[in-house]
Amino acid sequence: AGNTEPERIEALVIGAGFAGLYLLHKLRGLGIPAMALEAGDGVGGTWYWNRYPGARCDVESMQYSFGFSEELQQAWNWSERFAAQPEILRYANHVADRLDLRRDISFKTRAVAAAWDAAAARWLVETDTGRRISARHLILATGCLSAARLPDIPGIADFAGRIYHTGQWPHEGVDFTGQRVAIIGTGSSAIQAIPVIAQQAAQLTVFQRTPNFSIPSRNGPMTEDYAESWKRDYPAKRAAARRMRTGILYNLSQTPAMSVSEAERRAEYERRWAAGGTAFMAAFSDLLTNREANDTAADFVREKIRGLVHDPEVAEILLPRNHPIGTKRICVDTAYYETFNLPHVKLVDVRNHPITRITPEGVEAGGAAHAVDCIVFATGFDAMTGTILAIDIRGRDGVAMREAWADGPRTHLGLMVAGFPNLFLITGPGSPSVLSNMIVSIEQHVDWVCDALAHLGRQGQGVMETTLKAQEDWVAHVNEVAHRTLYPQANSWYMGANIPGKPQLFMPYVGGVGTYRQICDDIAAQGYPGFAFTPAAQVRAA
Ligand code: NA7
Repeated sequence: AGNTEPERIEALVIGAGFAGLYLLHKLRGLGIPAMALEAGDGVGGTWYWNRYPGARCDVESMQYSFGFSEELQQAWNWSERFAAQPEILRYANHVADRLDLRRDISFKTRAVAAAWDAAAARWLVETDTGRRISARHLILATGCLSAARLPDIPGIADFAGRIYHTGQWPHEGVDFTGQRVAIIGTGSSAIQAIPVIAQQAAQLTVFQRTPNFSIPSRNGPMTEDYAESWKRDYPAKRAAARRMRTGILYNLSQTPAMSVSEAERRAEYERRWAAGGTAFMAAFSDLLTNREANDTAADFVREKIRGLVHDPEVAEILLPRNHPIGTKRICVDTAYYETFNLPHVKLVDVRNHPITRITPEGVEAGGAAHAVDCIVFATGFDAMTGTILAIDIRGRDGVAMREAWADGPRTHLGLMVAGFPNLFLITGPGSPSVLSNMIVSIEQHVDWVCDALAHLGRQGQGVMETTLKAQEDWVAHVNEVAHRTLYPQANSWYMGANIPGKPQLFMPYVGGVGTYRQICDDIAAQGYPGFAFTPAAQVRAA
């Protein structure tokens, strides 16, 4: 098969999550023949894989949805303030059907290698199903939190019961009734799953290494009034959201925390706590830049935790102290802390009593054996770079992406990598993506890439590449902006700190979605400084 001619396409998209779906739609609109490869057997990406109990978006449904089509946003009705995974997956399927995208998606097909052929000015992509595809443009819509990761704890393979990872949940679901369940990790996924698993399990043991800050979601059924308040005014509200720091429209305070009295601060935190959700972090303007300000918010949440958890010893273990609030993605929960009041739920502090191994019977931590029937790993992902580096990508002169990124990912705007022509990243490292409403970021990246392809002329039949200088300037800027904030103070997956040996640098751009959009728009308006374009005619002549 290796000798036969590869299939040919103009744009090859990897991934059929929200980014891949919108790309297919946009590229079609530009008249650029495109197709997508998708590892799963359905669309939805993150929402296809993360089917763990309690999985839910922490951005309100009215905002966590596509804004590019007024028809689409009017047609869809959400049932809850924060949509649960099955509903978001239905929405992704609805979009795929409505826009007739499925005919251009190859499911159960994973890209394993991609090499730039300079002579042909095309990418040659190989799949795990043995296909070879020659594409002028390669667009990675592979997701930031998709490379699920099991920790290096010895003995996992010897465990006699079943093991699960939240990010690779069985499609048929899991019945925990009567089971003794262990869950390892207390990130966003675990904090959503724990209260739901506790309702079923006979016994639930939570292994916590780092306590996290979590804000109640105050989730509930969508009311017609609330949905209408958005739908009446959707275009204007979407436009406003796109200019926000997080791509989410909410009440972002302009007031520094220490400029008001303690009583006023407390009142504001109380209001935000009662309203629920991530908008808590927008209570004051400087919570992510001023440690003293941040401490006031962190103290408030710690006090709430003490109030919610009946056993003071358990509460003490749950108090987050290892990072400023908000410097790891703030969690949003439904009855997380309250779950520790249930008699069959146990908390094990594995910071002070580390997990030493998994035995056939269960988990060993701090010399104690915890016998369980199944283990849930809520241990996160090789974030932002994992899915990209899982593909053996070779750019100009055969240079591997792995080498180019040996000291951490380097990109221009999170969109392109020097030495990798016609390769585009959607929500790549160096973009605000993971600090934002992902769908807002996805739409902006896709629009920008598609505009750039249009700028190349003749349906994108040329070569576009970022310069090393522009990339180095952007990397420096991303770092500088990050270090003006408290973010680097946390050992987070934003820093690559959750993966032993991963180079540590702050990956997302913290300058905000609105600022980033302006920078991208300015670059386009100025004729793309920092990018080299070779139009189609010259490519053919070369
Ligand atoms: P996260 O946020 O990366 O959380 C992973 C959790 O697993 C975290 O509490 C880790 O503790 C814990 N962990 C990882 N390895 C171990 C070992 N070896 N022992 C004990 N505990 C461990 O992943 P999530 O899936 O919850 O959330 C990812 C993102 O998805 C989230 O931020 C949202 O944006 C959506 P640690 O903190 O490293 O001590």
